[in-house]
Parts: sequence; C-alpha cells; structure tokens
Amino acid sequence: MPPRNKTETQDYEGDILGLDQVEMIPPDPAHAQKRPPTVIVWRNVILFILLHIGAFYALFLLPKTMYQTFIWTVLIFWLAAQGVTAGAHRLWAHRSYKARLPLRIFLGMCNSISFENSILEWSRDHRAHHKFSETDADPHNAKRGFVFSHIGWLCVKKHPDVKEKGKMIDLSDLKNDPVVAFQDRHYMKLVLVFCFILPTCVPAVFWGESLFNAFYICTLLRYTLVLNATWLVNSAAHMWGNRPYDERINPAENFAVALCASGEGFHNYHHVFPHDYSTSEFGWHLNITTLFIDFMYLVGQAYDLRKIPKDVILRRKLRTGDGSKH
Ligand code: ST9
Ligand code: ZN
Ligand code: ZN
Repeated sequence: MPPRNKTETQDYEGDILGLDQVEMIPPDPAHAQKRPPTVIVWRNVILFILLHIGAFYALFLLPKTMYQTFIWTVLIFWLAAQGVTAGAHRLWAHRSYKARLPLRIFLGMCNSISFENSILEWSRDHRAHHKFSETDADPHNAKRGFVFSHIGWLCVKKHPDVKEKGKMIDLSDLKNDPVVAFQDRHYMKLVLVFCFILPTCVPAVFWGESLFNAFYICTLLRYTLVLNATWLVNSAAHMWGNRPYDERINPAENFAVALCASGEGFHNYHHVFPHDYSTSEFGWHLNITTLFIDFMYLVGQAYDLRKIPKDVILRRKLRTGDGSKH
C-alpha cells in the first residue's frame, strides 16, 4: 500500500465540519410524545410500492436474460454504489479525502445513476444525521424504528427539528464545488439520463437485449437493490452488531450490511470517527469502496486520505468500547 498523506490526521479531535463528535443528547420521552402528527406523502408511498413490484417482477425475467445484461446490471449497481459511498458519503458529506476534478465529475455521474437525491441534499441530510444522531433532528432517526429509518422517513414530511436544527449545518463547501452545484441544478435531467435511459438503452443497442428486460432488470431491479442496500445502513446497522468503539451509541458493526453496501456497514466505527476515509478501522476488508479510493490515490486522482492513527483507535476502544474484538 502506498503511504497515505497524513497531514490531516492530527486534527482528528477537531473536525472542521464538526461531525467527528457524536452529540450525546439524552433521550427525552416527553419530547417524543410531543411529536407533531406524521404526514404521509402518498405520492412517495405509491412510487416506492410500484418500484418494488417492478423489481420483484424483474426477478422472474432473470432466467431469460442475456448474460451481458446481467454483467451490465452488476456494473451499473457498482457504479451507482460508488457514487453514493466514495462520492456523496466519503468525499462530499464527510470530506474524508480530496478528489481532483476528473474523479469528482466521474463520481457526480455515478451519483446521478443512484437517484438518491442530489449530492447537496444527500450530504445535508447526512451531516444532520451525524450531528443530531438519533434525535428528532436526525432525518432517519433510528429510535423511531426499523421501518421509519429504512424507508418510512422518505414517505412522510420531515420532523420540524430536521428543518430547524438543520439550518445550523454549513453547506458552503458543497455549494462552492462546481460539480455539486451543477448536479444539483440539473438533477432531474441527469437522473433521467444516468439512472433510467442509459442503463436501459445500452443493452438494447449493444447486444440486442429487449428494452423490456433491460428496463426491468438494469433499471428497476438495480435501482431497488441500491436503495435498499443504502437504507440498511440507516436501519440494520443502527440496530444489530457489536459496538467495539462506543457502546453508548446504537450504530453497530454489521458485516452483512458492509457486504451489501460496498463497505459501509462498520457503522459503530464510522459514527465515532466519521472522517476516516475507509469508514472502518480496516482497509479492504469487505470494503470495495476503500479499494476504489486507494486505486484512485495510486493514479493521482484522490489525495489527502484521512486515517485515524491506530493508537487513538485503541485508546477509544478501551475507554468506551463494548469489549468485543470487532
Ligand atoms: C434516498 C436517500 O434514498 C437515501 C439516503 C440514505 C443515507 C444513508 C447514509 C448511510 C451512510 C452511507 C451508506 C451508503 C451506502 C450505499 C450502498 C450502495 C450499495 N437540513 O426534504 P423536504 C428544509 S432518496 C436543513 O422537501 P418535506 C429545506 O429548507 C430516494 N434543512 O421536506 C428544504 O427546502 P430545500 C429517492 C432542511 O417537505 C425544506 O426543508 N428520492 C433539511 O418534509 C423542505 O425539504 C425520494 O424518494 C435538513 N436536513 O418532505 C425523495 N431537510 O430542499 C424523497 C429539509 O428547497 N424525499 N430542510 O432547501 C421527499 O420526497 C421529501 O424530502 C420528503 C420530506 C417527503 C421525505
Ligand atoms: Zn448512521
Ligand atoms: Zn457518514
């Protein structure tokens, strides 16, 4: 492995974005009871139901699919995943490494395949998720249960605290990044091309797959899988697994989620050290995204990779961990 640029590891206790410290806001049952009534956004409910029915139907088309279409679906899944993990999450929301313009453009395109809201909106919600973790100001507050943190939060109006406290979040770095600003401005057009048209048309044009099969498998099934893999980080990885770094918080080390979500399941570590570019104590272990960023570092597209020193991790484990090995 090439040596990392360690210039920024010294500020691990004072992250510029203020995301490194988990705010230990004590539970307030009285406040939870005061929650305003949930307003369901039926348009989203119906669209998600239709999407999942389409994805389920696509499973029956798989045996009749050309093998090239299958490979293409895996590739598009992987590109969309990198757009979220290496892009929106590790680069833009956490600034855990820096990327040159070509890589930022590539990740911006990949992110548009994922159709998970623009990088700007995704990062704003994610910064709120870390800063106000598991309170009403956290957009997918896991204290409201599995369904809410998985998909429910996208089907209801946000809690007023999300909007109110979210105003405290600084987004100037994102607004000043031309790739992020461009993607936000042209978001729906980019999604139409990268999430829907390209994944569907490439198999039909290049190897004669039917548009019908390509639409159901490469678009609906792949989109549904990427969404659910991402949502598992908010739901399952906030509920099940060991807590070797901080037993006082719910985010946990969940290997199944790490596998599905391209390396993003080491969530106890990530909430304790959110600006580690690997989102894990370890490198490539169940973590294709770290492999990808390391490769980008090798070819000069990624730099200033931030890694937490081993002695700091060990001290933290001894102080607040649950004693589990991993
Ligand atoms: C999707 C996102 O799926 C998934 C994100 C998951 C994150 C996971 C993180 C885990 C770690 C990374 C793991 C990656 C793993 C990847 C694996 C891949 C294999 N702060 O939102 P609005 C204000 S998207 C501050 O409309 P409503 C603001 O003024 C799926 N302010 O609220 C805003 O105006 P504007 C597809 C905030 O009306 C205004 O409020 N997309 C904040 O309550 C209104 O905002 C969908 O399904 C904040 N945080 O509606 C769309 N938030 O924006 C779903 C809001 O103009 N979304 N404000 O500045 C919606 O339809 C709506 O947002 C809503 C709420 C109905 C949910
Ligand atoms: Zn989390
Ligand atoms: Zn994060």
